[in-house]
Amino acid sequence: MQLPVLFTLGLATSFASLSTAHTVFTTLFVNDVNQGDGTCVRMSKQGNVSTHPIASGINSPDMACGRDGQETVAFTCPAPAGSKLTLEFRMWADASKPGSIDPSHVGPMAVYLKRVSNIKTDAAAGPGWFKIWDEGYDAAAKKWATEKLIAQDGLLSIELPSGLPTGYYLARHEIITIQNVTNDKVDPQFYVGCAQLFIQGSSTSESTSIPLDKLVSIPGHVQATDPGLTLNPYKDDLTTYQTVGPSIFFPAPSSNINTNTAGGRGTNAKTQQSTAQTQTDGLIPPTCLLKNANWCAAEVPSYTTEAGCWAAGEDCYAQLDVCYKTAPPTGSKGCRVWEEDKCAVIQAACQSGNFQGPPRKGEKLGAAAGGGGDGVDQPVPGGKVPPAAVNAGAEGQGQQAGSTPTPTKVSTTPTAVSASAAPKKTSKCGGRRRERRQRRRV
Ligand SMILES: [Cu+2]
Repeated sequence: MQLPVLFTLGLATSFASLSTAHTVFTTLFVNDVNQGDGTCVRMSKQGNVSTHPIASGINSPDMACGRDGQETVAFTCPAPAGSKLTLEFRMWADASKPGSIDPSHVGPMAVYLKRVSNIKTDAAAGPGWFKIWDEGYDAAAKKWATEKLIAQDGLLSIELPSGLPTGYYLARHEIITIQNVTNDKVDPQFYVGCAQLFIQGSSTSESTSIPLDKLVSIPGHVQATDPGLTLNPYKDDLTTYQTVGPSIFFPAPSSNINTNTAGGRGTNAKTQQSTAQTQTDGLIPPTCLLKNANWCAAEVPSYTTEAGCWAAGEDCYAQLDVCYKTAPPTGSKGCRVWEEDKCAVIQAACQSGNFQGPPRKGEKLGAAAGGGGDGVDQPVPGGKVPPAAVNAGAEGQGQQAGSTPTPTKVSTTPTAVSASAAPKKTSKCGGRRRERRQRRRV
């Protein structure tokens, strides 16, 4: 019996699993439920640069959702308005080594939202973004936002405003690290990425608008000369640090905001008005047996003959090939489960003359079934517990003017920039840049 040629495709190396160690947003949790590595997440497809800062400059479209961030991913995660999102950041996208962000990196963090009418085709770059949270330097704790992130195992939890209208959104994180900023050279690094969300709100009202001064275009929301980008974290007074970008807008339930007509999207208002009340795009199909990032396995055709058995095997391996080829830098654990628990089992059955199948028909595989794959309901890996939301109790913030967190002077020691606290100044990315290639998956 000749093996179908596709049977070898599962062995194709996934080059996407290469990575280096700065930081990357890999995994979304909604109300503490892990959506799976890479699921609903736009990240760089190139493993070797997936954790790098964007390289194309402050005016590049990559500023919106990062490298490859203009491209949609298949799945969009449902999240009720007011729910808690947790973003996991890793130094190694596939978690092959621990760490959330290179500890030499210091700077502010922010989360932005943008409503879109079509999650597949609307541009991430451009107008419509507003900021729901940010943090720079906490003078009382003497910690940068990035240092707090490390202390939380790379997990950032943020409450969504409950006053958001129902619809599709991009949720964008922004980490700006300024460890390389000196008086001679201003070289802030931008780490950005997006999650695709369907926010189930309490209204679709179009009656009010986001204040224009809180809506921004990305790129364009920050300038290279902004004080928050030019501060030298080892010399300047950190207590006066000001975050960059617009002030925060965090609509309360009653505000009935309209995320569409302001900020230059007026011409799309009609289209967006027809946005469905229920999610139709990007749903994980109920027939999904196993998930890897934004790929899902479907059951192979049932069979009762030898020819049917081999055909089912081909179907299985063809799906597997797509899984490996589309696996993002977070890895291909789910593909491997599909390969071992389904395709190889069918192949063995065909070879041994068992032509009744498929085996474990319709059964969920991997984590969703208690196994080791990247399933829909996988618990938090490594025993990590999503922390409390950093903006808990922020409801309604931004309804009044001047909601931007103002720097606080501490009454004790003036700044944290004592000689002893000043970290060794290092090269490009803190001197810890490692171009380590991970072994090929076979
Ligand atoms: Cu870096």
